[in-house]
Amino acid sequence: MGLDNKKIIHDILWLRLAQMIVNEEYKAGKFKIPIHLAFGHEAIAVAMNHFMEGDDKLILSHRNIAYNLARHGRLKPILDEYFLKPSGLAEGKLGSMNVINSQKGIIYSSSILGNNFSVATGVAMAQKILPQNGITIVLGGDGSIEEGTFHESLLMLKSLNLGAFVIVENNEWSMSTRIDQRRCPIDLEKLTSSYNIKYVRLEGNNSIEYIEQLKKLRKLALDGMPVCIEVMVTTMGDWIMKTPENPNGKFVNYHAGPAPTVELKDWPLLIKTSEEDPIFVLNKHANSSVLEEMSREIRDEIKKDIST
Ligand SMILES: Cc1ncc(C[n+]2csc(CCOP(=O)(O)OP(=O)(O)O)c2C)c(N)n1
Ligand SMILES: [Mg+2]
Repeated sequence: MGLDNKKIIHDILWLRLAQMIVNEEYKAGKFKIPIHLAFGHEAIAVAMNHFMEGDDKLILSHRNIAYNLARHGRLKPILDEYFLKPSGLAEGKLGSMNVINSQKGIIYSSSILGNNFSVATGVAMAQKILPQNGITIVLGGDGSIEEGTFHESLLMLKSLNLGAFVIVENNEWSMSTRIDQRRCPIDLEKLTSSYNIKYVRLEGNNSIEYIEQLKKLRKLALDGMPVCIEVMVTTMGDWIMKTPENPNGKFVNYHAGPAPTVELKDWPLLIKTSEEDPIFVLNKHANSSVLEEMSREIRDEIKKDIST
């Protein structure tokens, strides 16, 4: 295992554990604000953190926890922000859906669906005019691409030759509806090809592969080509709601709030035993005992951090 790979594996385990700790506080009813957890988004979030360099800017949505944690590397300031404490990352003023961290290039996060695409287009334009040594990266979900701003931003990015990564985390859900319940399918590859925008699909939750792919795309963006990257994710934390009318239960996907079926354990940190879970994919890079030992060390590290 190379040094970088070890760090990537560490960061994925750390991000899972950090989110599990947030979830435990959430289950105990300790937050006054809604938080959108992102179990299952760890591989792309960690890949993005390892990919970013120079003046790169990252512009996020309501589901920003994985990226904010991965970029920051410490749980305590973000946890305190969720508690709205003065010791929080933004002095307790931003809560969860709008958390930013400008020192780490996260300059905007929006709770208004799709609004961040327009802001990112402006940022990409500023980076070109200044000029800056970096690219603009904006995140949205499969629901956000239903907003007009997504389409207008693609049009403007391409028309003005603004290199940017437009990342679409496709988890098939927008709040409580699946794509096939709410709209016609959108073939992003065809849609972006009609604008002559580069399209790449990432799936399989292999962070190491994702970083390699992202690195190959940097030059294109620096040369003024917008790149649409569709990442297939499963947002985990779903549960079955049983009622007297429906004793067999109804599937409830995870959108926000505590994830009742996810429990903090020392090991294993798996939520699913398939490639939908980035922790499961780590078995390709390290054996279980190495992962377990790393995970226990990380748990101690985080405990120490949050007890200060
Ligand atoms: C302009 C606007 N319309 C609606 C909402 C309510 N809303 C919040 S999250 C969400 C669904 C987002 O789905 P997606 O972009 O796929 O992200 P996911 O939650 O699946 O990660 C909606 C409709 C909003 N925040 N802003
Ligand atoms: Mg979605």
